[in-house]
Amino acid sequence: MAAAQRMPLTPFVDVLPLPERLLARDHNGRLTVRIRTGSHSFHRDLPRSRVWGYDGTLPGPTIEAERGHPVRVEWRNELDGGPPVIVTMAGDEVDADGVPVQCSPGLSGGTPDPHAAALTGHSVVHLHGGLTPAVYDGWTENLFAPGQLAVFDYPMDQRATLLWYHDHVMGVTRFDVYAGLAGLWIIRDQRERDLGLPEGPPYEVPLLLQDRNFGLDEGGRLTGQLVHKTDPGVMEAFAPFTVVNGKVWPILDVQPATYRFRVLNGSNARTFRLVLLRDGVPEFDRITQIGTDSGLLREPVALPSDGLVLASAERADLLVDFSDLQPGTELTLYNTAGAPFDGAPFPAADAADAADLDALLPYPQVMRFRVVPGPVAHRPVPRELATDFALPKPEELDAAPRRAIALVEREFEDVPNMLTMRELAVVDDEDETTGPLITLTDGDHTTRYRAVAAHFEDTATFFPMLGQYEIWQLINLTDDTHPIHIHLDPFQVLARRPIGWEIPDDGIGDLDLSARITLGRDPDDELDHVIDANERGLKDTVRVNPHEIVEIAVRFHAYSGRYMYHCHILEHEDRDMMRPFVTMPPELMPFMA
Ligand SMILES: [Cu+2]
Repeated sequence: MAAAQRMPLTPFVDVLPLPERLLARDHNGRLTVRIRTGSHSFHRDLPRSRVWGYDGTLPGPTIEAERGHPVRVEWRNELDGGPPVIVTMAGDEVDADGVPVQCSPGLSGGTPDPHAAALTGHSVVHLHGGLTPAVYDGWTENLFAPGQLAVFDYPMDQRATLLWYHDHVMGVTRFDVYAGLAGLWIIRDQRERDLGLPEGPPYEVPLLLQDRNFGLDEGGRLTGQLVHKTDPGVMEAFAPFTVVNGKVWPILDVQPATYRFRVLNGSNARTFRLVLLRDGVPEFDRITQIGTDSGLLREPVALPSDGLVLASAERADLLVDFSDLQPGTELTLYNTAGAPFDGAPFPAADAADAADLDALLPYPQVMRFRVVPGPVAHRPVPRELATDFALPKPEELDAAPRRAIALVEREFEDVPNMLTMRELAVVDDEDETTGPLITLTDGDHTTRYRAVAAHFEDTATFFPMLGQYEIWQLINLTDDTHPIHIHLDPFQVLARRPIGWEIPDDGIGDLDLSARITLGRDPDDELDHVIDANERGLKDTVRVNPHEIVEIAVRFHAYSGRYMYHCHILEHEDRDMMRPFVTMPPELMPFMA
């Protein structure tokens, strides 16, 4: 482990900003959001940054809606003046001192990517986690240019939860979101009100976690210029500065009360594993998780012993009890997840020492809480939360179509690697055609598959029928964790199953794939492959760790049309870990060719 670096900005001096709230009911459910170039302060000691933001702000306004009350948003694209992000790939993975270039600000010898610099601000907005008709879901190729607009209707016929809206432009989502195009969206419903959970300020606080990097001037001083930097060995941008609600390492004053934090990892690629320390000791007992991506869990759960893991786009609804603490008490939130994240554990007690340059985590600090005088307001945690969902019944799963998807990294010599999702079709035992096959062996039973789609533009092969459960198997044949997100309906995680696998030399072609997969733990595999208690809710994004198959049960129910599923590491999604699927009304199935 390389030594920690001096922090180039003073931590815990900027107050945590709270995004502006845009309450749909105050506008009769009709909102206008302008997508604009803005000026933003990431830290008191940084020059202001040019950003792209919803209403010109970073994050955008938090839209709050009521279940059952539709919201119409006019998204007006008013971007101008070229992209606010310099995109570069450094020449080497490490600098002259051996420090990984992604741990440092500046371009590290890289030249600005002229293609990225030439972008003019086409946009398309996706409401992540929204049960949205296909025409309003933000299809990645349906762009609107500066000067154009899109009017999207969101039915809001779904359970209360924290969603987020962000840009989804084909091939450049990573730059547009990095430029600032992300905001939170909260849906509320009566069930949450019945539970008496904090709603609105001061006791409900959204926390949008991201990482950002900045430029350097000739004197080596930080500028506010946003820099998206990769290197020849790491295709994802892992930026050194953790930003919460748009501020680097902020501080929040809290009263001695129970707070509700709505946490989203909105980073391009970085996974967070959050640990709260007081005087260097983890404080797990004061944190209870009550919700996940798609709302309330059935019952409150404690955090995993290593900390709360959130990969890109995952959310957590947390109750944190500060009510026993004296004014002046400080608690600091740390991140212990190395990058690229592969699920490897890290003891929570060592969180303050989690800095690890080789793991592209130069500064584990996230933010600080400082207790200030105020009325003591302890709030008991309800023992029963959601009552509106259960695991699918065995007979529903017996009848469920099964779909298999292999996550594959294709390596190249001169250009960054391609990550693809290979959709697999079963090859019948009688089928004697030869060619590259994927075999999946479970004890003495082997299933043979052939890859039938790899790229976003390949023909759709998934046509789920509305109302029917499906089981999707996500098979990770790479060395990193991929957060896989499915648009439209949420899903439940059924299993994490350890696997071993072998891919022969030249086994990964443009479409073809040869692989031997065996269910069972690989001897070198140190991961647990358990479903955490906080994953036993309704999810829309699931981590698929190395050496495992994740099985999920999903049932699309309301809207037919063309949707997407993809890895939510934006550098993967853009290149090329995204695929379409088409939900179908049952009565149309007989007419499918
Ligand atoms: Cu990925």
